[in-house]
Amino acid sequence: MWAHLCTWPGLKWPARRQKQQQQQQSMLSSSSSSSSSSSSSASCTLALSVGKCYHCILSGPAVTEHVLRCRSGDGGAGEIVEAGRGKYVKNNKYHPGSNQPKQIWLPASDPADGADGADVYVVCDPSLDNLLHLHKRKSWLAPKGAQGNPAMGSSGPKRNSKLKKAMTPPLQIPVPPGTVVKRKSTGQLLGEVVQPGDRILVAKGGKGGMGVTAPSRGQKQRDLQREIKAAEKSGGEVVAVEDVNWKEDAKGLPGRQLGLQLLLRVVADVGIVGFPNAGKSSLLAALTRASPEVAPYPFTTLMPNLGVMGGQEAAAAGSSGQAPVLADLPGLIEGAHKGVGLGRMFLRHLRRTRLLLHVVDGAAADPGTDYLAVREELRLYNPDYVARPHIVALNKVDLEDAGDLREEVTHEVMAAAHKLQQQHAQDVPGFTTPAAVIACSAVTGEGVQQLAAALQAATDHLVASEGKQQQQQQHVAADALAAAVAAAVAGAAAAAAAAAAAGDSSSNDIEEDGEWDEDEYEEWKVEEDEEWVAAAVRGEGSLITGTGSSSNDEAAPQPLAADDPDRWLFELSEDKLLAMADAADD
Ligand SMILES: Nc1nc2c(ncn2[C@@H]2O[C@H](COP(=O)(O)OP(=O)(O)OP(=O)(O)O)[C@@H](O)[C@H]2O)c(=O)[nH]1
Ligand SMILES: [Mg+2]
Repeated sequence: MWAHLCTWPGLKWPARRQKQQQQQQSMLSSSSSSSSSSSSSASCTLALSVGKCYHCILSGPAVTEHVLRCRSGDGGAGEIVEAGRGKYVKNNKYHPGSNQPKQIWLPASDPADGADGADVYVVCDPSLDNLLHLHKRKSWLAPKGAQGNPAMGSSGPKRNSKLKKAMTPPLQIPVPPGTVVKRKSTGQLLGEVVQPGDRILVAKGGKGGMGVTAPSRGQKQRDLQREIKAAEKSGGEVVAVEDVNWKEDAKGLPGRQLGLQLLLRVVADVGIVGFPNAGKSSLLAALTRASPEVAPYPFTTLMPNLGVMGGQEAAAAGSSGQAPVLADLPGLIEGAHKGVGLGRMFLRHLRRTRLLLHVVDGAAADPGTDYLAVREELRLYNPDYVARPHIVALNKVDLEDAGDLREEVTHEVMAAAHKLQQQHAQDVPGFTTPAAVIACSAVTGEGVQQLAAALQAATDHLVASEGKQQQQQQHVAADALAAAVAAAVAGAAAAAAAAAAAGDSSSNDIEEDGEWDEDEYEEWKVEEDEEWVAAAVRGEGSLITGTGSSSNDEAAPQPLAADDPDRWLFELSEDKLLAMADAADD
């Protein structure tokens, strides 16, 4: 879309789709090596090869980052009233036909102040989930304050000090929850909006000018005459100096102008991290109703995807808590903490998450090393991230290699995590090991229920312990969390096993694969009929009407009447029936 704007070195756009598809295979085969030794240009080439250049997308009309200029309103000028002279102002209470005057004479005392200029606020708007709406408007100029006017008061014209100053409605810049606001020039953090109703004052409006009483024309004349007389007496020169201070006082102050940098960090309970292509988006789709793009090449996801887990998992886990919000992030590669693959852009989204879900491709050459590499990137970007509780999802266990090695890999991941924890015991207090390692498959759904239960239980546990944590300033007890997760996983596994057993007993051969096969049904029906007729011939049953003798049928099956038109069905196959009866006797 913004391809023609791309000036990234060495890139040409649009690359032909066919050519991309050809290149894609070759790039994918080398993606593992390129991801380990990637530089930013390599990442861009990789993205281009799969039809997307995220440098273009993100440096163009950014969705999670935006820069704008804003200016608060200038203060309105104060009212200037000539000394000794009053003023006619409009009577706001006047109605045609009433006996009130249209204009009211106000005495000269207490002139009205000018209104302050409008403030500029950044406000949280929960209906938004990105910064795209700001793209078209780079400058946000707040309105000026109104000039001092005694008629502005809501109760009509009055020289009342409480009413003389009109209010200027503030200018509000709507942003989604999780937006961080910084000053563009200095990088100073101005604040962050998280919940609906949060707002940050970024520029205060200019103060309104004071209402002033100017010397009257007569007074000026008298002052001048006095000056002249004094000069004649002393033989000096007449210098008429006008007092201009009152003019300055009446002026409103200018508003404040500044550049803002807005950064969106998604607000979610669970942040999903892992190498590209590990199946993060597939798991998001399996766990929630979100439908992120899923494709067999790296960097399919370029923007965070959010999904809310359904209430079923919560109920299954015996939870009364809120359904967790999951954020699927773009894949991380080695050097992400330095910005490789635009990793820094994505890593900031984890800041407001409670729990991390590490997705590891169980069919990868070395899943344990992949897990460690992602942990290392997180540690280097922000040590807080590795002190955050996390669960490992060992994905793709439906694939042969991954399925066979799941236990071995689980132990490998756990051992590696404990080793890493010991290594960083000094520099990262509270370095966590996985609360659980859950083997699953986003494609077949195996283990997904357990994973959902684990995420729900962990989120509930973390929410409950957050209050205590704030009071006691301590990390969440890892053992308690692991126990809560293990209990939820065991519960979900038992429920899944029970459901599978119930499914087995009620299943029939025809619908096992979930699709209705008419031919298969016909075959089955003939077999059933044959058995049934054979039993009837042996005297173990009777020929009855109806084919769907379901237990819900209220009417009891009836023997076929001699004149029943359906009876010919059986009479025609009499030879066959006799043959079957003989076979049964044998
Ligand atoms: N066999 C199998 N394939 C899977 C499974 N999960 C995901 N895949 C496949 O793996 C490929 C990548 O899946 P995605 O969900 O796009 O992976 P991702 O981690 O989101 O990738 P990026 O967005 O590029 O970081 C797709 O072809 C999926 O169909 C799984 O459990 N089993
Ligand atoms: Mg993805």
